[in-house]
Amino acid sequence: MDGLAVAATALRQSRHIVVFTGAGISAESGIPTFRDQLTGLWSRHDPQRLETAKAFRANPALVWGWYLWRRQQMLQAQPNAAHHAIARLAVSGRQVTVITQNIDDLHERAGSQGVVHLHGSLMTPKCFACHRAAGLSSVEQSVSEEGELVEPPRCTHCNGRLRPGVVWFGEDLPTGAWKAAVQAARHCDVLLSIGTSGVVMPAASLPDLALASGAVVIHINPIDVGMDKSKEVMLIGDAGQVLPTLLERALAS
Ligand code: BJW
Ligand code: ZN
Repeated sequence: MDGLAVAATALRQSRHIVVFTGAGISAESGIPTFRDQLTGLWSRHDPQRLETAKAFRANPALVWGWYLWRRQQMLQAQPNAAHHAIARLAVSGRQVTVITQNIDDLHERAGSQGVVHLHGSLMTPKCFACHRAAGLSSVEQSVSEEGELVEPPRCTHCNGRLRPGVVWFGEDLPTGAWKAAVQAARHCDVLLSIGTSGVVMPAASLPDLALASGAVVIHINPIDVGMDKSKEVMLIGDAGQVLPTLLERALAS
């Protein structure tokens, strides 16, 4: 059997599927990934300057402006065929848990419910000082170009600066989201890992957890990111093309 057939059979026989996504799933919606050469966000920006608490302390206007610009990009983007295929999977009668590292809302806009956001979201600004959630109105400022400096609004409780509700390096993942992700990875029959380089911990340990619990892990990525373990299937290609083909084959009656 080829990889597609093995993956389709595993999905057809599954009762609980975890869909674990990274930046690659939103690439075909026009949102740059982090680490791809030439097109990656970080090929044009030094993440140390923008995506750490230290960077925010040093230059809050630069960091706030950067995230407003990325939020603007996200709002203009539309879910693609892969996001829609995942949302349709949930109506196949199986239990489907969507766990994403992405801070965009394209899964939700495609119709997926209860999405677990491991690295936070661009929709949940919070106070840098007292950590209280702030209203969405605080991110309704706009930026006209990349690199624009925008002073962050202030917290209505403590007057601290607001920051994006995302997880920077060195910060803990949201406890509830991480617990839910571990629980789902341990109890699924199939984990689909889509569009992630698998280098950022602890998120990258979820496929291993699923494998260790006896699940089949299916990777979808234009490059080979498999670990060559048994019960692992690597499907090479773009998510927007491979995933709908796979699900059609797996779920066709
Ligand atoms: C396509 C495609 C198409 C393209 N179709 N695919 C253990 C060992 C070593 C280090 C650590 C460790 N534990 C912790 C660390 C430190 C650190 C870490 O992992 N460092 C490593 C990089 C060395 N981790 C942390 O600091 C984390 N916190 C932490 O661990 O706290 C303690 C804790 C422990 C246990 C439980 C709870 C807490 C925090 C990590 C925060 C990550 N934050 C970011 C930024 C978010 C905000 C923002 O967006 O600005 O999250 S970094 C960035 O990387 C972002 C992403 O979510 C994350 C993952 O990237 P992703 O999604 O994989 O994207 P890419 O670009 O890397 O890959 C894209 C892939 O798509 C590629 O493979 C392409 O080929 C593919 N692709 N087109 C399908 N069309
Ligand atoms: Zn505050």
